[in-house]
Amino acid sequence: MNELLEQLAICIERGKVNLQSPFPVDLKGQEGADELTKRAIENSIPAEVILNESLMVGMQKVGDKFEEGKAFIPDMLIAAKAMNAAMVHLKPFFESGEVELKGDFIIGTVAGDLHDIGKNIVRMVLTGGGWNVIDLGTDVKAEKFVATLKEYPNAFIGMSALLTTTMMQMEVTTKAIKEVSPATKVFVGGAPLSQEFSDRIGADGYFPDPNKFVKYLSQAI
Ligand code: B1M
Repeated sequence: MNELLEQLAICIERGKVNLQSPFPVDLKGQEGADELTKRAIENSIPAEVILNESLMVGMQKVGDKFEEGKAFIPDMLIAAKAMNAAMVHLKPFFESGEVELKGDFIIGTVAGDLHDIGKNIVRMVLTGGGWNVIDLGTDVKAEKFVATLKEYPNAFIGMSALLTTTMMQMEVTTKAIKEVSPATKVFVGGAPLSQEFSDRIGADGYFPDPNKFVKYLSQAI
């Protein structure tokens, strides 16, 4: 991996937000996710490469450490803060796209789940792809998706879940949506999911990669 991207991945993993941040103590006075992302862009590294080959790598590492009992909730929180500082710089690249509106897209993280970094990336890529995105945020109950669909009856729906426990909410929500509007297309994404899971709950597709998802949607309309 490019040395700059490697350094940036460490900043995400360790939760080094920017030059000013005093944590972690051994990285005090060094540049953080903020400055290194800016520099990666100045070095013409594509936004997608920065995301997939650096930021996601750092996030995966802190997640693995959490699973092994070597990192704790505050470590994941500060890693998320560093990730958000980096995403500020990538946002314009993901959002600058087609101007002509393709349609409405309702997105949210399912009930009981507070993870929103992945969902926010999907939102940015959809916006860049010309979709009017209605972002319901996190911890979104089935009723809220259904009520919003009534306001935007032709919308596509996307749900995100990061926990094996909240994945099951996708089934509840998909059923509730299909009951009131069988033709509405419902898509799912998030690290613990699979196409097999999507098929099982009656959703219309699982997409791990936001860019491929947006390309698919453009062809589907
Ligand atoms: Co959480 N957490 N967390 N966490 N957290 C995971 C998910 C975990 C895998 C860590 C681990 O143990 N290795 C684990 C889940 C284990 C499991 O379910 N089997 C876990 C746990 C256990 C928990 C808590 C339960 C911990 C606790 O309290 N004991 C708790 C739950 C809180 C809740 O939601 N109710 C919790 C809390 C948190 C924080 C709040 C501290 C923080 C979230 C901050 C935030 O989101 N604002 C956090 C974080 C940061 C993580 C990890 C480290 C990183 C997640 C992330 O942002 N990834 C994570 C470990 C990991 O993922 N390796 C972990 C980067 C993001 C860009 O990827 O979301 O997959 P992702 O999105 C991708 C694709 O999946 C796709 O596009 C994105 C870009 O490529 N995509 C879609 C996502 N949604 C899509 C929707 C679509 C299409 C594509 O629609 C069609």
